[in-house]
Amino acid sequence: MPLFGTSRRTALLVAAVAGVTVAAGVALAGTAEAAGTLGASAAQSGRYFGAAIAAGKLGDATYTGILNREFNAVTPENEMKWDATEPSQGRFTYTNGDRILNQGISMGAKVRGHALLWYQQEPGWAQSMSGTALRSAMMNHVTQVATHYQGKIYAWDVVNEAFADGGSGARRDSNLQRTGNDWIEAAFRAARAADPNAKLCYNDYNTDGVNAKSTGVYNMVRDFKSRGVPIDCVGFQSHLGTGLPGDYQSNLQRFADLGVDVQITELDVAQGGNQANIYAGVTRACMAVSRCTGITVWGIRDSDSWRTGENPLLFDNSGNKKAAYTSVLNALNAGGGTTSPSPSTSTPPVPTGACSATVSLNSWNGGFVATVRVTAGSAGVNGWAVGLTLPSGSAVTSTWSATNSGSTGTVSFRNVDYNGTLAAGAATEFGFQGTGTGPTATPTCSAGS
Ligand code: 9MR
Repeated sequence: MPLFGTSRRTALLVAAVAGVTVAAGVALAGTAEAAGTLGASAAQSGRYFGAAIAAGKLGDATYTGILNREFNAVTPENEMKWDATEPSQGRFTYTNGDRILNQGISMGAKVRGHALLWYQQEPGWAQSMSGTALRSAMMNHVTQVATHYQGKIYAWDVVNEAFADGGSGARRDSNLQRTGNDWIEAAFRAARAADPNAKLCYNDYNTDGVNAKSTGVYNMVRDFKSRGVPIDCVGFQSHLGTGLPGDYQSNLQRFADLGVDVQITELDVAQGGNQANIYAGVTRACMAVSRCTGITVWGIRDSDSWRTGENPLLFDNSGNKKAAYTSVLNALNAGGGTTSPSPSTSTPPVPTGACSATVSLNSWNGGFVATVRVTAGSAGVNGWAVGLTLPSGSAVTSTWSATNSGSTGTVSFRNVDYNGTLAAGAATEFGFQGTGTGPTATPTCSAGS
């Protein structure tokens, strides 16, 4: 499988920075020249605009022409699901998933992984399993697939559609759920251990406004954040009919305020008088929420959609731009807040020292993942360092959202550029993986870079 070589990555990064500089220059000059494609206009505010794509369509020149021109993110519509990647137990097939990945790499696009665990599209062998046998098969699947794609996926839908429809706000019954209520957090921990750099998302539908189902998800995410379960983002599928919930934006914002990114992951809208307006409303809502990092539409042309006959996408069957396309492009070009992490609201009481840190551990025989929460004291901090002592024989093997000096004994972790500045009482998290057993003593925290 071709890898994303360092020189190519560097070249793209330089190009991206140059693009931002040009855009900023235009804005300063007041001429406000609009970008001409979905991806380029989303990129002006640091966002992506993606499409779900199918490996079997990559030979269609019209399809691939639009894909290459318009989008800067891709999601495999089916190719990374459980039935596709592990058709018989322990035998993994990545041919079609890799085709999507390589298409994304060739475009310099982000690749969203979809989906590690979902009660639908389970392979037949898993459908007939239960209990501890199923639980270990689930965790093995997460570990194997996330390891295969390690370092190449922007965000994984670790768990898809685990909540019930209707007014209960409860989990959906499934053989996955019957292995124990902790299956979701176990999956997130396994995914983090396998690919520390991927953002880990929970993804669902009918969660597009404030309702019982979205509140069930919200409560789970709040609980995960408070206990250090590694979750970075929530996906809102947004398979929409003829209306947009009035509280669509405030629903995104309440999740963002928990300290996770939010993403629109499977957008499509029934064709009707309101289609263009609804698309514009979704786009404006994402642009208005600083932690809304991007939008993905669930297909390219109407003829590519799973919603046969509803014509729910941005391009018609011949690949022509629809009115909905123009409304999305205009909403992207109208701008909005750039994406940047906002402080979490689920912070513990403000400590009186400069900062404090707590660790939560997920351990197994021979290894562990530590999630460390750093909370600024009453004066706020500009740069922080956390000291942790590992038992003898243990070692840090990888770190995310911080840099470490040393890997054994007393190890010092420092902020990276985007998480060093914390307002009074604000918190951020970093993590590391190690061999042996994790730290047991309370970490030290000092302010200043
Ligand atoms: O678009 C996908 C379609 O090709 C598959 O047949 C279907 C199988 O259930 O899954 C569709 O994608 C779904 C996505 O993976 C999860 N959210 C709902 C999507 C539409 O059904």
